Amino acid sequence: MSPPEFNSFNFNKSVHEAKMARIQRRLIFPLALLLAVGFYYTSSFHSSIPALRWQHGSAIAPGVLDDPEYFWRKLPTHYQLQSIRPLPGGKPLKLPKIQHQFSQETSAEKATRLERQLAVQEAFGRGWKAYREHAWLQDELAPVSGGAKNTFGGWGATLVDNLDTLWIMNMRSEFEDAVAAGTNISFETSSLTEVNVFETTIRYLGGFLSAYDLSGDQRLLRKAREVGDMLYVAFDTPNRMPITRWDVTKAGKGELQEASSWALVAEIGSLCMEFTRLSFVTGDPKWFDATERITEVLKAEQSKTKLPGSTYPPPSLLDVFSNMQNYATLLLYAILLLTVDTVWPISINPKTKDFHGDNTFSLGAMADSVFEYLPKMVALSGGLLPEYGEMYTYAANTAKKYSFYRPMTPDNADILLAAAVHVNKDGAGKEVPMSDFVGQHLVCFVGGMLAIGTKLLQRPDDLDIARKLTDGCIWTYASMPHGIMPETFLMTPCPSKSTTCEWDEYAWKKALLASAEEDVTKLTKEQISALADQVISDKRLPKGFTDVMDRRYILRPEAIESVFVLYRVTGDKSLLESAWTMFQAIQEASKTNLANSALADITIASKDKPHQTDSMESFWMGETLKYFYLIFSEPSLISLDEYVFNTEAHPFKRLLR
Ligand code: DMJ
Repeated sequence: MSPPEFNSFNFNKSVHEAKMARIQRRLIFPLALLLAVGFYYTSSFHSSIPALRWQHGSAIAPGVLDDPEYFWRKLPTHYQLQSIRPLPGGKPLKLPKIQHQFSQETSAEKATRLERQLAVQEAFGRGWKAYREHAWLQDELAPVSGGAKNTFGGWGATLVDNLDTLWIMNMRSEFEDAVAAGTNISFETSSLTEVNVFETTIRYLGGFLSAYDLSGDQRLLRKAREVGDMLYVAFDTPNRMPITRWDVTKAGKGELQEASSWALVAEIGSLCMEFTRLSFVTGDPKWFDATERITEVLKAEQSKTKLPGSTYPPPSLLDVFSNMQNYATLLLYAILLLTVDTVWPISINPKTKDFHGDNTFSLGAMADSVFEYLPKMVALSGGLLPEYGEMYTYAANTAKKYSFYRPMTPDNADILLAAAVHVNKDGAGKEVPMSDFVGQHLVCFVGGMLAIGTKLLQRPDDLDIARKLTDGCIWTYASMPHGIMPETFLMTPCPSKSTTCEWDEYAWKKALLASAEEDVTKLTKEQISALADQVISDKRLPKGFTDVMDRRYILRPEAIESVFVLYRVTGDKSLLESAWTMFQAIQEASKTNLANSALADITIASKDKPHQTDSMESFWMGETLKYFYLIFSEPSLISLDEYVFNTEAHPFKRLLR
């Protein structure tokens, strides 16, 4: 039977009051709980973002970010999170200064600097004008034909990637025009089936965030958040690892997704700067949480990888405890833990979170920015995320041990290059690291990374290495007929990094024949030399190079990036000359009627013009020209003590005390 109050239409007041009292009693506990949780959440949330308040005061203008109708924000989540990692709390630390204490320049120095800066700005201005006229709102300008290309989602990559450069170069009316157009781009659909989450993050999210950080224009923050909301859907997988090559159309239809069993470590491990900055400026920790889960895997997996492999594997905790007879064992374990420096391989498995199984290691293509972001996250977070510093220490130590080598050069140059490493089993089944002396333009960022690490993580000994690595890139530029470095090449290592390394022409010739897979066992010394001369001529090998596998120059920034960073760190004026020489060489070969083009082969004779491939990726203006411009600017413009660059050269504000 139903209670009287429910089967009577005229139930009296006391029955009603009794019911209300019961309801209230039932509600009190859950309400109190809700309030307590709410209070805890809000207080921990706010206590977790004081760093943000140091930088911004009030972070978000009310109303500007509230767009509940935005497509990607409304999409239902398939894999709900149990908890969200809060933003790091506490005041940012007082980190060491990165920039050199520059003294006043002479008026002659200033005149030269400004002349060079203007030349860079003119190159940028031509490119921007051509993009505006021929490829507006497309991803890239085709700089020879005047056509357009869509390579990165079709959302106007060049436009978004260059908002901050326009601001930095003080091109304010072009900036306003670009902001108006950029904030109208629709990210609800893409003209491409597959979208690269990493490229979208570094170019679009990084582009909007940086332009916001520089200008304070809230429209840009709103747009950054839109891109962030879209990218966040790529993390809606059972284990919350993102899909790096992402079918954005399927995701938009709300289909179930799962992280793949193969990914490049750079594409998964270098989303953290952009996601963390977005969380800092919005105050919403969800993006930080998303990439922090990747960082946790990186951290857990770092000591398990095959480099240094079985040379001195860390003992399992079980082994240690079962054998822990005395303090000596414990001490040994502690020392082993401290000395196990490792890096992650290029290929990883996001589905199983295995980031250690592969045997190929490199600081270059496919891995580069995962390392670059380690010291930069320390800068970005004001030292509030110390795990990045720890991971950097391991990675930098490993690179020093296994990767950096001195190549043999005709002028006995004291330079370093960074080799890749393969860990393979030897005849006895033991895993041994083998160097692969391939040189890459992409790896040229390492000098700048180490230079930042010398300051932020107080590793002064690395400065000499940073300089030699940067000199290695400068040397390679200078050694080529057009003064431009190729994509990839091979050189012969000296017997040791530290001892002198005398040029040995015959050793070079034998090495290049080995690289060309010529069998020389039955040849005389003269025959070997003659055969080598033929290969040198056929392959157009400058002295010191044993092969040039990829002869293109695609307008990449990494060499000038390190020259710029090293200049800001050391104040060494010779770097300004190196930068100017590089800029002139690139301009000379790549300038088209409209802008600048990638080159097919920079090893052709200096009297011939390298073929221009009608391609100009957004990083030419967004990165390469930005670094050229900044090295010829006052060092206070985008100071490294206030900003930190993402891998696409977008400066983000650092959390400062
Ligand atoms: C850029 O998109 C970024 O610097 C990325 O990390 C590597 N490749 C290009 C430039 O070469």
